[in-house]
Amino acid sequence: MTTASGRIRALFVSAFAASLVVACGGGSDSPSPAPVPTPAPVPTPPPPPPAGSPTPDTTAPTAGILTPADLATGLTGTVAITGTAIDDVGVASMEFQVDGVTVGTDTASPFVASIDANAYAPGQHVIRARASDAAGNVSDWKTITVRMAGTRTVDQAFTKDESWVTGFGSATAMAQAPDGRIFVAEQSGKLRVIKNGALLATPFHTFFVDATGERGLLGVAFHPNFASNGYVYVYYTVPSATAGGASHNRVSRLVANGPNADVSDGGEFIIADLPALSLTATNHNGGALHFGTDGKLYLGVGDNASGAKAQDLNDPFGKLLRFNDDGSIPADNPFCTLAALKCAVWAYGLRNPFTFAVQPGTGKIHINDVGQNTWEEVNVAGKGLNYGWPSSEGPDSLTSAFTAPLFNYKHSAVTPAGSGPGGFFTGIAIAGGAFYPSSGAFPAPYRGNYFFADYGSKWVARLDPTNSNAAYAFANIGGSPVDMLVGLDGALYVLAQGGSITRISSP
Ligand SMILES: [Ca+2]
Ligand SMILES: [Ca+2]
Repeated sequence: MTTASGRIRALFVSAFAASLVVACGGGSDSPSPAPVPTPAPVPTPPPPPPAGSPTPDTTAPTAGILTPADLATGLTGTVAITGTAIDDVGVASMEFQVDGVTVGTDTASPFVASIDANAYAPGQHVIRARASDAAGNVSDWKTITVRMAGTRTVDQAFTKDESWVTGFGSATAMAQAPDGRIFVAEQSGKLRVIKNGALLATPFHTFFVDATGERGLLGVAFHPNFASNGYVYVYYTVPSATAGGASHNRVSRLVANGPNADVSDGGEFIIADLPALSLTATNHNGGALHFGTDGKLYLGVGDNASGAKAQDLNDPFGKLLRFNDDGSIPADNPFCTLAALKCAVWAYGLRNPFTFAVQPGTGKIHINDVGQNTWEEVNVAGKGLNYGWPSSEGPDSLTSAFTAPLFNYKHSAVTPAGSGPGGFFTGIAIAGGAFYPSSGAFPAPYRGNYFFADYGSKWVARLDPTNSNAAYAFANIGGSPVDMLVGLDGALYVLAQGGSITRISSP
């Protein structure tokens, strides 16, 4: 999808084709006879141009990229981007970009910009070129997708600390309080607290959970007014009260034991108890929990390995649910006609929305849906939307009833590598999403981007909304990412399941 814009049909055989004279047909339309006798006023023709004056140039050039080749791989060190362009009068300059950032403008043919491929995280990047003529007409962008192969593990101008905080048990999710503390959910049921960069020994709260398979303490979120009400929301798997019985997932609300206390007051208010889980399938619980900018509590719930439930609006599995902060159902939810948990459905057709993210300011929500055999998805949340699972995965088998992903990438490489939706990205399970705000310490081209990670391939990538959501590699992580957030300090934090948080800051 990253190469979709501005494909041009022409073949360019020379970088020097400076002056392609186009013979313009003259002629004007013959006036039709007027249907009424009154003669129509005869338009006054424009005065002819003075003898010898040039015809204004209103035709834009067309641009191409000669090197590197589209889908080139293994780019390291100094790489020359060579452009070519043709114009009816003459090409004045060519501009070159990498990942939406201008890296050179050349006013003399041959048009070239030199870049250092080692400055970029290894993986997919997008090169663009466009041409201008002397009259200011600008061509469409010509876009190619390449794979860089330097040894950096994060884009230049960033610092990555993979041991910012370590020492968790199997970690699943994290959230940051307005006071800067970061709470980390451990699958075993402990909700841990990081304060001033140090992991506190005493958990905020310890839940009695079923932690088999993908079950356990899976989500944490702070109430928007946490600073005054001390509310913390969690999502976890409650074991059966009877041996051999079914577990179920629950959303609960805790209260800090006093303002900014590092432990809860010990109480627990149940927001929602979801239906019984499978006696055998312990996977696809979802788990992400966030407040939207509308003040509503959103929850991603997996299909518990029963795909049909994702399409059953009477079942909360395979859905994005939406609650008020007290567990009641908002009156404007889309399917609010029957039982309470049906009323909680906001969007459906999801397999395992283990992570999602809310964009600051706009409130836009991106749902990461973990795929089955072929595709990992980023979906844009919307009231009542159906993302197609289990009939559709990624861009496959879409119908008019389904909302296509914003971005998807495959589990295995295609031939040729990098071609088709998802480009060079491959992975196993999308896990971790965070919007960078419109301001902050990251360089401007990174602000407003959507960052996402893959659990299996251990990379962090980003979608660039100002360039048609083109996807660029950003960083590699040693551990397996399960969650991400942008901190109050403007750094990107990546939680790895093995028990560490990576901090990526700029510079
Ligand atoms: Ca022109
Ligand atoms: Ca889908």
